Amino acid sequence: MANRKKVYVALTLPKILAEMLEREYEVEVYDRKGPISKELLGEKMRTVDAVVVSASIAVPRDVIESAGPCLKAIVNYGVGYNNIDVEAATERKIMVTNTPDVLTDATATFAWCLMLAAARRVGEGDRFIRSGKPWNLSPCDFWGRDITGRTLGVIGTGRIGTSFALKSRGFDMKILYHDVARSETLEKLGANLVSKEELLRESDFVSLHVPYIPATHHLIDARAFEIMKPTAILVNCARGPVVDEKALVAALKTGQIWGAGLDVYENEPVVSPELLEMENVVMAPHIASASPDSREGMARLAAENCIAALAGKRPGALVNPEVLG
Ligand code: 8YV
Repeated sequence: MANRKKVYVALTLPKILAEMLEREYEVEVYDRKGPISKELLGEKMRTVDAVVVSASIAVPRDVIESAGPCLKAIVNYGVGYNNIDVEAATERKIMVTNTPDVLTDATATFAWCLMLAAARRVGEGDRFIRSGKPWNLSPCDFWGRDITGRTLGVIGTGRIGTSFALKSRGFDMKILYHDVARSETLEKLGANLVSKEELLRESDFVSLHVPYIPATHHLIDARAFEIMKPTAILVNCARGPVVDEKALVAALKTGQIWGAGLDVYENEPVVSPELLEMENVVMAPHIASASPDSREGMARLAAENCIAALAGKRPGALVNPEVLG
């Protein structure tokens, strides 16, 4: 059909997304090996009406400024949108959309997976079995950390942080949280809003659920590790640069903290080589939202956002509503 609007999908995504979009638009999906280059993304953005990207694809100002006049929407497959220069998009009246809610449970659940695995040394046990080393363990080996009744520190209590905190009920934990706003939901659970310093000093487990913005860059730095308990475990399913990875390596090496569970890294996809050698860190390759409900839900929501934006309507998850004003 002539004059159909064009959508470029810059990575491989669950099929449902392209199926939904193909009903309305001419859809092209990036199908080469490895991530899309900045040049190719820029080239595509010169001719399409909408582009679909995700956390691993940067959409900086220069790419946005050289986009074609047709570009109406940058559709992010993911809730965090620090990969996109939203200010530049807003100046060009380009809508930016994201995929909140649908991935909340999967991501909060995964933070628990990392926390439990780090606390009870699951990765280390797995590596031990696979190594074929003689299994002559004593009851004094492989002690991890107790979880029940301990103190859980949640930094960032938006959707994911709140869901993460609510999941602690079965472990009967004391909850401390730190955010810019009070959370009624968490206070009903008996959680206490405290300063970052108090949270770091008192918590046995610290889990990060903040967006990556200038104010959260290296929120957890060398000073933070100095005040954390030597028995504490840090969990990061938010964004890598929220933690100073060099300082984290040093803290894990010197025993300033006991362990870490990481899904994200400061220079993703590069991981500090020292972390690869450490037994007291459990790592995953940015897969916290990787479950069927979550990833399919993200695909549907991204497609719905795109369809609404190209129909001139307000998408359900619009990051920059100013463009409509
Ligand atoms: C990724 C995420 O988008 O939603 C986010 O902010 O970081 C993830 O869900 C997902 O891994 C797809 O790249």
